[in-house]
Amino acid sequence: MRLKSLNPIVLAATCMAFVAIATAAPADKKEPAHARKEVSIANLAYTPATLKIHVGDTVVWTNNDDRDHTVIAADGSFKSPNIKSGQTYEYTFTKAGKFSYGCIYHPRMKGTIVVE
Ligand SMILES: [Cu+2]
Repeated sequence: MRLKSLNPIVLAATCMAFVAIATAAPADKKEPAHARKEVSIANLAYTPATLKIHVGDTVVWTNNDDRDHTVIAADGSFKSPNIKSGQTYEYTFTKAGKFSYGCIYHPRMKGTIVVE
């Protein structure tokens, strides 16, 4: 009778032990978390015009302007479709380097992503 009444406690303790093991496992990180960095497109400009990131980071361009724009790398490594006002485009950089880009509609718009 006494053992039977203890069973739920033993069960609960066992469950908690498993939860503790499960939550402890991801603590030993193997890779650093990759960041998401923002570039705003407004007033016919990318802000910041030059952005430094790390390999594996994702850049999210948001068109906060009142007209369409694009984000196209000079070396062709990334190429957005038409980005309408309010829309975003994102690209994950997997290689180090200096990537200049621009807008196909507005040749004066220039930006650079420096991947370290
Ligand atoms: Cu543009």
